Amino acid sequence: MRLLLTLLAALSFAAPAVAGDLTVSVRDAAGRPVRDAVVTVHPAAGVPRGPIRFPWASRMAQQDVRFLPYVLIAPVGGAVAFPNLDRVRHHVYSFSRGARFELELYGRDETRSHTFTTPGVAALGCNIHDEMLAYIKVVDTPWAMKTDTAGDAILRGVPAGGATLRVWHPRLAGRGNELARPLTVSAAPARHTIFGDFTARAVVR
Ligand SMILES: [Cu+2]
Repeated sequence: MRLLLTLLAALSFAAPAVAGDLTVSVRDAAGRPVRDAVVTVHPAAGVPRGPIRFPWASRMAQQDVRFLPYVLIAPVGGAVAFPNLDRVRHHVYSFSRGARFELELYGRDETRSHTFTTPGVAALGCNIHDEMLAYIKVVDTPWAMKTDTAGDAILRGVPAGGATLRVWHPRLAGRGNELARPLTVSAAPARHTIFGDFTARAVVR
């Protein structure tokens, strides 16, 4: 019986009977689109086992004395590369809980990497350049996407059924700069608009 249940569980993860595409539109209180918000969906039935892979590079560059991108979504347990494309040296760090690390001074065309082992947020800084600031959102679901300049994030192939939708942004007011909503996913494409207060002070390092 136990084996049967395990098999059934494995099958249900391997081939979700029905899945749908979600468009999540993130807006501020005035209805303006918010870019660089991280939208995640956790199906109530759980997420597939194994490493999470995203179509974008797990990479946080330093270029023109800025971090690029401003917000990176990285899978838990995956390595993030930190290439320095500048002539000057950088000293990258995060003091964020669960994501503390430091990459000591390194120069042009050098790279370092760090593996994040717990879901959460790393607020990045540079010891040399105070104005450098960026975020890595470490997620434990393959259904994760950043909003574009129109404030939209499209999540494809989300298993039908109950789920929790979350939106995170460094300036989103609320606990952990995140809000959560229950959601029912169906096979038909759906659009959800999430309004939030994005006037909080950006998360500090
Ligand atoms: Cu720097």
